[in-house]
Amino acid sequence: TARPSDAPRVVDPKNPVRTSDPGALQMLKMLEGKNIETVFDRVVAQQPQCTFGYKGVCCRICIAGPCRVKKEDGPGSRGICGASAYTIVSRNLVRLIAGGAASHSEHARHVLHTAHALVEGHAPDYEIKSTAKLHKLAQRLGISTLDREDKEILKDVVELGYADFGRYQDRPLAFLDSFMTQGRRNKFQHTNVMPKAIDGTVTELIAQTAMGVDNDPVNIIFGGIKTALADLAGEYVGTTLSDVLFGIPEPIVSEANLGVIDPKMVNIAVHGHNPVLSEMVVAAARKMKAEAQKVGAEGINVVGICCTGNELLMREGVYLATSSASQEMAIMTGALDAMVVDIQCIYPSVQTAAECFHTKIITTEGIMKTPGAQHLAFKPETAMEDAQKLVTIAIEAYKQRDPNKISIPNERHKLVAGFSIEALTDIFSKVCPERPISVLTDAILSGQIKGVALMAGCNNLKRSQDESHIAILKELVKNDVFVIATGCSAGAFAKFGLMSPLAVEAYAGEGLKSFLKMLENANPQLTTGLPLVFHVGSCVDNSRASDLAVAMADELGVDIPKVPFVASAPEAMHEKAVAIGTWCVTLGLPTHVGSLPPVEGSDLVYGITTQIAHDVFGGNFIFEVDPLIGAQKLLNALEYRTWKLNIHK
Ligand code: XCC
Ligand code: SF4
Repeated sequence: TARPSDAPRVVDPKNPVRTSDPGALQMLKMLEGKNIETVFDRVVAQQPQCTFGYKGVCCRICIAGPCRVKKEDGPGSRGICGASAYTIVSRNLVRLIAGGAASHSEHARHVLHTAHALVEGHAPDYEIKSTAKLHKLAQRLGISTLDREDKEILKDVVELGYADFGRYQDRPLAFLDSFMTQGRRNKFQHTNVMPKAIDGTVTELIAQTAMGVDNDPVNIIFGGIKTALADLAGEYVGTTLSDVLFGIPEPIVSEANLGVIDPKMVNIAVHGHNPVLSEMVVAAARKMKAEAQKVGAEGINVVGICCTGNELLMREGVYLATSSASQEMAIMTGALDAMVVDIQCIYPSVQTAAECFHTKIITTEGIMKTPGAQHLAFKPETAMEDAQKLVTIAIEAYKQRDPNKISIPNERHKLVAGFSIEALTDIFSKVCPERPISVLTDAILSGQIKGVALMAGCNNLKRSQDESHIAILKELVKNDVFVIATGCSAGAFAKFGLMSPLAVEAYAGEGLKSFLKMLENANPQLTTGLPLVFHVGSCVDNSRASDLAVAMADELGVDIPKVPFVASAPEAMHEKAVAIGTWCVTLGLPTHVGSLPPVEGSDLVYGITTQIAHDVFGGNFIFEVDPLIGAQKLLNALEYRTWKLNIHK
């Protein structure tokens, strides 16, 4: 059967430019003849990529290997131990999910630890910023809020969170179960994929896929699904507690792309994922303006990269400098004084790039160090002190700037972000206070809008950076889809100026335009206007998308597989994206992926993810590398669901 494959050569030698981001393109032009290496050079150097790895039929799980599936039958069709292609492909696939779940939950554990330190009185620089979120969360989790101090309530929440992480419970995970529809709860129980501990499930999956254990691909994939749900639980811990500590995002104006780096300021990029550190850097920078002025700068400009950038953009309106694939470019402007990193999606090459400039790279977490970079162990207990040290390093570095090396693309775009589900619900409630979500579902049933799409995920240079994100978004909004976005997908829209109210006129279809206008008219207090695409946060905040799907299902009186809601990760790269995509399918969402995971080496595994998943969970993967065909498939899925809802009304 013909499959959408971009293997083995993914880079067209005639067109080696692997980005469409206008800021990055300008930067590449400025770098011409300068002999500076970037990710765009390295992806070309990797071609052609190994076909065995690409298809998922290379096994390195034990050191008798590596084994490759070389033939259709006979001894060469199996690994040394006898593992078939379907075993090898499914094991490799679910181990990606384990990596993703481990990453998200590591991030969440850090937030949980900070909340714990706060409750115990050891983290004086943090506070409960949102009592409203704390109470809402406690009620969800079945924790009493009556006549209790906030800290007491938070203590119980934290204990439940730790319990979810730790040992196997005799109950489903609180941070998953309490956010689901009844239909999903039942489904997860009946199919035996309800995880009973976040850490335990990840460990179990590694054990399940070790040499000589599970070789039934269906059982292995169900193990992967269970782990993807543990990933979602971790994301719920991360998002909800970050909202408690740092506030629920509300509509906020900001700007994006490399032009936000300001030559007159001390520029600090915060890069990675965790708001626990970066929120403090922002607070410290606000306090230390005078110090920056002493060295001749006008002030301190904190800018974000990747999901740390998204976290700060959502809550503080911090500028987004760039997203994943162009992270090195921020350094190459020559005006970035420090890059403070925490965890995940940080290219090891940032230090190499920084060595050509004056930029200081500072790692902050025990599990993330990089040779040549400075390490400052960040602790919630001494957060402000640590953050001030980080800002001081940047101020000192500012003095070393070489004016001859400064070249900043003049690309920057206004945007509106900050659309937590609470913020969206609030906007809908001005139209219908009793049943806010019905504003969205009624518009879908009436045909004014065509459904909801979550656009998520990374950059993957198997595609030209951002090209697929942009192409799919334009196609969806033209066809009146209400689009929410997270992660580097949201970053792409922000950088291209598509997350602005101005883009609505240019790109939205008539139905979407009239829907947004109606919302704006009902919300005169909203001075920011409404954007073409709604930023709901970082990748961990895909839990907010889950919240919206659940709310829509409850409003419509159906389960999620019937809701006109789809997901797309046009340029998925990280293991975390595989985990997210898998739980999207398990929740019942048609989920498009534009950069193929290594599944093509087994027809069986390919069929399970694209078809059988649909029979069991009501969602399925749509692997499609052509963005326009991908968009069409998403539109078809939305149309089918809406049609079915309308005939059953
Ligand atoms: Fe992917 Fe998450 Fe990383 Fe960006 S930052 S590359 S995971 S989209 Ni979250
Ligand atoms: Fe080869 Fe089996 Fe070892 Fe994998 S587990 S490397 S297929 S012997």
